[in-house]
Amino acid sequence: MAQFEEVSQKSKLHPKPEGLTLQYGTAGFRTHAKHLDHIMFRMGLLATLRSKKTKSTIGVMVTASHNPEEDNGVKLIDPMGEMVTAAWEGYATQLANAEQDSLLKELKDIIKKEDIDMSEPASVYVGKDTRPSSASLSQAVLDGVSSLGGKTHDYGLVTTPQLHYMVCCCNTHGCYGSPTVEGYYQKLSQAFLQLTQNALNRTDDQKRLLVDGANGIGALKMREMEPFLRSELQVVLSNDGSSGKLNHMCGADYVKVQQKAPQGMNMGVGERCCSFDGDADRIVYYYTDSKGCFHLLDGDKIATLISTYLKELLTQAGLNLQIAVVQTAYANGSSTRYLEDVMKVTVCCTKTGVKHLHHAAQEYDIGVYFEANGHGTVLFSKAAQKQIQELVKDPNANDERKRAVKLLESTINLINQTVGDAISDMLVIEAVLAIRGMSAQDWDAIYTDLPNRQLKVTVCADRRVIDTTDAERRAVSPEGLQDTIDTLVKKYKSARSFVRPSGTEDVVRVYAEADTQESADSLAHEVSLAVYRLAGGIGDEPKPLH
Ligand code: 16G
Ligand code: MG
Repeated sequence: MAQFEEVSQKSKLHPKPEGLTLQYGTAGFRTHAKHLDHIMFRMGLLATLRSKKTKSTIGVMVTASHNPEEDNGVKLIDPMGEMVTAAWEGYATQLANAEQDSLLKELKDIIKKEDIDMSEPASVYVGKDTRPSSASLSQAVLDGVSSLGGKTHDYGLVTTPQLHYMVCCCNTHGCYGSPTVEGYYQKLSQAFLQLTQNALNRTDDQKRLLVDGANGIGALKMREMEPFLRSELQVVLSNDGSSGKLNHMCGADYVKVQQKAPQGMNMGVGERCCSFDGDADRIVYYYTDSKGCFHLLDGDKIATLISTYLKELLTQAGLNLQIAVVQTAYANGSSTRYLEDVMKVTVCCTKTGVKHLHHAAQEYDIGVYFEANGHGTVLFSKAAQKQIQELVKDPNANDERKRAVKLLESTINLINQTVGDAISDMLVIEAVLAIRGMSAQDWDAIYTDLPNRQLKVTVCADRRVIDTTDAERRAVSPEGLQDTIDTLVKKYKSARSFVRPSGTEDVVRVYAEADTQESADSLAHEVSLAVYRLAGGIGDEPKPLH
């Protein structure tokens, strides 16, 4: 068929280095950019097949998020703006690793397995981050799509969540918004301005927010969006990409892991600050107190702030909707306790990785999900949105209910429900703080984090010798490891610890928390030693931290 003839010809321009194998990992392919040209071409092919199969537009985002600038990667976006399904992640790996002469065979295999009608039209939206390698790699994606006769729309430089939004807008025929960058700014800013009208007498200081753009796409897009916010948010942007390197000593991942402020940010005492990651799908907040002490407001604090606000609005609106918070094992124990015991909201724990949290959150009327690292959003079920819209129009509702439900309506419009979105999350947080008249310190005081420590252990065999259950909170292999962890945990107060194989690095991750930093450090070290001894650690034995 002529169709495959073109694939065959074009694929020679994007050859696979022999023997190179890569996995579609937790969040797509990610490695040094020099290994990715063939992957991009092939993901263009796969997205075209997925589009034909679903009879919808599919997204392909070229980014390596918080990884160093030299890396790159690719994420596939399904019709409703969600991450691609597990079966298609498998096809992605299959296609990526086919040697040059078996590419067509693998392609036809997928077409057959999925019973794809090749006469269907295909449409693929493509976006990229600011990495120097992204331009040519996104061109390879476009080549892949066109070689199978698919139509493309190249959005150029966009954040990952913006591309998710575009895909959802397109496939809902505009119901979610207009599929343009301007449409995105308009939808979010209108909702933000409506919400902040409810916050009276805000001073310029309260409107001021220091934003670390990680020298990436988020900084660029924040600049574009600023005029739409009409000074209701006064952004002071640092690490805007004009001089520094992407994600270098800055960005959400740096701040979360190092537990310190990024370079290049001039923080006044108590000033609200936030950092985006390299593709602006993650955000963390922080401030320094009068003693110069750094305070991180991570994904757990964000989930608590947003769910508390939503719960209060539901009560005021008299709406009986179930709200749940979805976390992972990394959620600080204090946040879980606060949500369950004080807030009385349902808390559910899933495996690490946004797709797991996203799916779990879909089970509730309102599902607030955040990873501790700052990736998250809120999902409203169709039924919940309908109830809210009906109440907005109800002429019999009293003023208190009306006000609450209008706030809920605007909050829904401000949230990017397709995926975690640093810009959208930031505006939600700013609106909530403004409406409630809260400072960063007030927010931080909702609960106090338990001191914690994360460590890594390298093992000689496949790191999956560590097998886990119960949302990664318990190890089922190697034998004896969980018993050892249980015994160690009992030695400390308010302690908890778990181990899991990383989905993105060749290491086993260890997490421990306890009542003091010394105890958390000591427990993390003891558990690392147990992993080292029972799971075949390599290199030197883990040393105590103190
Ligand atoms: C990926 C995930 C992130 C997760 C991290 C865990 C997405 C978009 N990103 O970056 O959610 O926290 O992996 O990494 O799903 P780890 O398995 O190495 O600990
Ligand atoms: Mg990211």
